[in-house]
Amino acid sequence: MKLIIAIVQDQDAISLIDDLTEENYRVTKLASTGGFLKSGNTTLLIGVEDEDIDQVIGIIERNCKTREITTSLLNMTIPGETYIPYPLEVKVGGATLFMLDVEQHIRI
Ligand code: 2BA
Repeated sequence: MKLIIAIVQDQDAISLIDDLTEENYRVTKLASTGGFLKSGNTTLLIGVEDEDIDQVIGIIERNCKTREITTSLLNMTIPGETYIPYPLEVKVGGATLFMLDVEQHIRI
């Protein structure tokens, strides 16, 4: 068994969870915050049998879209100590996935 940790955009999370649960996969949804943009995203914990990994990745691919986000993270320093926010285009995933081997899975 593997534990998939999937970081996805909030906009994609509900449809992704619906599709996973329709296929009888169990999912835990955590509210998370991206370190770079400092804005909300969603982290899903999905415990999956090894033979189902490809199907789950397919469901994630179908639901999670790449988006261009304009942010103003960078500041330009102007003489006289004025700071002007500098627009920055960032391409935010699809999804970021981590696969962990599960040593034991117990449901009581
Ligand atoms: P954020 O950290 O808010 O990052 C949002 C997007 O900003 C990233 O999209 C990437 O395009 C860009 N970005 C992040 N760090 C950057 C940097 N140091 N310099 C330039 N651009 C940077 P994604 O790569 O699709 O990541 C989406 C979210 O997935 C991230 O949100 C973070 O919450 C998570 N994530 C991505 N890689 C991770 C990793 N190696 N470890 C933990 N979390 C990760």
